[in-house]
Amino acid sequence: MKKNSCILVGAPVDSGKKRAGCLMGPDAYRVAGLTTALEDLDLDVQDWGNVAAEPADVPASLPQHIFEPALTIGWTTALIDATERAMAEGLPVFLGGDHSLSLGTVVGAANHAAKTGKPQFVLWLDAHTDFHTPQTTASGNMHGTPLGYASGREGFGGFPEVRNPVPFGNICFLGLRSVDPDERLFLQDTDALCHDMRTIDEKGIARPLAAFLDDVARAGGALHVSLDVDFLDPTYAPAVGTTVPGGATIREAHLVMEMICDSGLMTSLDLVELNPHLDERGRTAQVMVDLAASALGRRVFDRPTGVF
Ligand code: HAR
Ligand code: MN
Ligand code: MN
Ligand code: MN
Repeated sequence: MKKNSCILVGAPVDSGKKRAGCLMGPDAYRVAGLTTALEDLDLDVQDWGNVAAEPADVPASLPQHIFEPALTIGWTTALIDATERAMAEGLPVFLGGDHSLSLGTVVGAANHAAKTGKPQFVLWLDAHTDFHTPQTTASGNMHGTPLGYASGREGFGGFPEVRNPVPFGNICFLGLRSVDPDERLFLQDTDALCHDMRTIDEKGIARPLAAFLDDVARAGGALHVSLDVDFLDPTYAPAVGTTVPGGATIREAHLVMEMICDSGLMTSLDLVELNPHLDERGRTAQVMVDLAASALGRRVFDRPTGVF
């Protein structure tokens, strides 16, 4: 029987914000044993190595305060292509790299879904909504913009055209606790599912997630999962530039991954924002590897499906 293929795609993107270090992320995941962890789940694991990018031309229409736009446009073009190629072969796991890599992976995933006639859904596990446009971001850091881009917001001149924008209502956020006023004002008028940490405190993490996974299943959708290190509380995951206290616990994060796995819906996965320069003896890289393993089938005991 052909094993399920899982394709590791290194995306050492470091141009999406000013603090350097995320370029070391792909190697930190490899050193922490990602390949072996997934092979132990009886998956066929292929490591495609790291994607490379060339700086692109930047149009004058892009605001001047945007940091490193030439490189980020180059990464976006390269990663849309890599994502479409990887999705034709199996389930890609993107080893970041900062969250600006998702300008490429979400759009590439949506292009693949469109080819297969499926609607694209996105689960965003993050303290932040990353819904800015180049016009609304105050920081100029493109890692705060991937969902603005992939959902088809205007103002991304110079970036590849988004042919298959992800509908706002197909996006679910879990773990929010740092949202800028412009992002909140925009999202309030959409049907995006915005679950902040207060919702998780009050309802638990399983109920909102189960409702979203039901939506995806009913629609016969493809599901892209984007896991930002800062979804987790910094106590467990210190190796990230944008720590925000009050995040998910280790168990909440594993439960999310285990439910995603049980749903059988995930078609692509980003691991983003790991900055190994800020890590403590590799423990954040290890937590992220363990979470990826949970999403792809690691279990203590098997349980019947449909418990929720
Ligand atoms: N909203 C803030 C900004 O635009 C912080 C964005 C942080 N984004 C990261 N982490 N990808 O999610 O600068
Ligand atoms: Mn496919
Ligand atoms: Mn993010
Ligand atoms: Mn974040």
